[in-house]
Amino acid sequence: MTSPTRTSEVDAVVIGAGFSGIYMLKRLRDNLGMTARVFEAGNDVGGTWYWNRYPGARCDSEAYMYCFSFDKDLMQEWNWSGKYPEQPEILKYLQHVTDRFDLRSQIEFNTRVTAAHFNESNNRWLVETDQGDRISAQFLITGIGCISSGQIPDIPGRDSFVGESYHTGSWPHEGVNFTGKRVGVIGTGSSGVQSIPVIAEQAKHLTVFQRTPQYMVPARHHTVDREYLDDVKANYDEIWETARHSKSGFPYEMTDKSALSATADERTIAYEKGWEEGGFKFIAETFPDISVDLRANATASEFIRSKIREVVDNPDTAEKLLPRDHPFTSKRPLIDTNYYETYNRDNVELVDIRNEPIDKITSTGIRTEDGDYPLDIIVFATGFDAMTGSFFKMDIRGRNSLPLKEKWAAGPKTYLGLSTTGFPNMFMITGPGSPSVLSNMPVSIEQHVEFISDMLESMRERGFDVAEPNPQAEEDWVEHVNEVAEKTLYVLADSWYLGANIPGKPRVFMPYSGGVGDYRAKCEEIAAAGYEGYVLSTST
Ligand code: NA7
Repeated sequence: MTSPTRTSEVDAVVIGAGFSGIYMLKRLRDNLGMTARVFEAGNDVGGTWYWNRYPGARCDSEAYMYCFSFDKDLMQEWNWSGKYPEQPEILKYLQHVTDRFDLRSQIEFNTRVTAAHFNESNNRWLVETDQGDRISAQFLITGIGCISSGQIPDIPGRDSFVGESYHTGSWPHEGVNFTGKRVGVIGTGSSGVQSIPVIAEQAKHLTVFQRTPQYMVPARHHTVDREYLDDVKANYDEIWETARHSKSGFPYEMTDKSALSATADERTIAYEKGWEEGGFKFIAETFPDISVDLRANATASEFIRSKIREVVDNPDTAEKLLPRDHPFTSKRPLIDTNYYETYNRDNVELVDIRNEPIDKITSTGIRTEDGDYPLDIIVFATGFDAMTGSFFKMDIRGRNSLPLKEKWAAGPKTYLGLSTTGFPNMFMITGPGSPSVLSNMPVSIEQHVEFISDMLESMRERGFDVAEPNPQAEEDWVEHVNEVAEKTLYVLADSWYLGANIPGKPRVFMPYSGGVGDYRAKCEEIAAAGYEGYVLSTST
């Protein structure tokens, strides 16, 4: 550990000032009267929405549900401008929340936590930062996001490129000027799919390097008016109540219709309606069995393929865009605006790198097995070391100085995605083993923040100051998470949910797929039973 320059003691250290860190700080201060410090690597709040500033960056959750529900006045006074919130607007919202509740002074910006070691002699965490802080805390709470550790693949010659190159997850604040440039985008996940249509409009020429064709549903983004906002706000209590007990944290009406018992005509009508509506409603409000039954799923997958063929003019390009190697929804479904239409532009070209693999990056562009693509700018839309990557960037050590990285070497092991045995008083907001990325994040974040703060309050009332899951409870939870995942279609795709995008990462399904509502009920039962599954103790 490095020499100290800033030393102090607090009740809690929170890592990250995105949705999670901001709300956690508020609860610690206002509900528990605790002293807390938040460390944030960026120079402002926002988390994901601070870093991901690429063109077209937008959330796929509808704006009226991509926010906090903990304060009714806040909900009533904020006005979203469109169906989906764009990155600058989400950032503005989080800045507003931070200032409205006067949280900024307790956040250390431009400060990255480098280490956190649990000291068994006093049951406290010693947290270190890259700014020389050494801070002792009773509780360590991570709000580090699930998809925040960007990955740029190790393509030979990567560093020899003399043009500009960017990863979508750490985009320059001043933006990138694509005008008159030959641009290459590697990756067609959410970030690629959102940025490609916007870059295509500016660039002289755009080459998209696609590894896996994906299923997309149109966003049908539009601005919203006063009447729409008033209607949402008048029904907010009911909307949130539905979302909190739903499968994925959205207030959509789930039907119990089966795609298999519907006739072909009924299916087409339902899918066309969902397609027109756009977004995740295509999944929620058509046939729920498309997410669980392969035969039902095949009908939706084929419908989407037919739409791709319909939109893309060039049949060869359309063929390359057709997803066939995994079922719809087994990877994170993508919501697009003019993505397929973009391939009808004269300045856009698609390279299928499964058939034409990238050989190397040269000083002037990308060389595939079939030829050279000269480029001025390369955009890596290549995703993240999800769920565990950000934990492993820090040297977190629990009892017996065991590094978290070692404990999780074969995949993350947690109790409820909130805690991990051997790391007492460490809590993870939307950690692996919780619904997190399979849900509308703010709904899951609020539930976790409230669970943690209620638990700390209950411990205090009962005279406990150390909490750690018992090994059996953790083992049972991990088994349950795996068991539930095995029954889903998620395990049929190579996705970042399973760590498949990172060479060498163990193939383990990391989020909890049992659903937001059931998960919440389970957490409530555990809390009502005095935080069953945790060993609660007293230091003295
Ligand atoms: P994603 O969804 O992980 O997408 C990354 C894309 O990059 C995807 O198309 C990958 O192909 C591709 N990729 C990754 N590594 C390589 C290499 N080595 N060569 C070529 N192509 C590669 O990340 P996003 O940033 O788009 O989205 C992350 C999440 O943010 C998203 O799911 C939403 O929750 C919001 P692959 O499919 O792995 O074959």
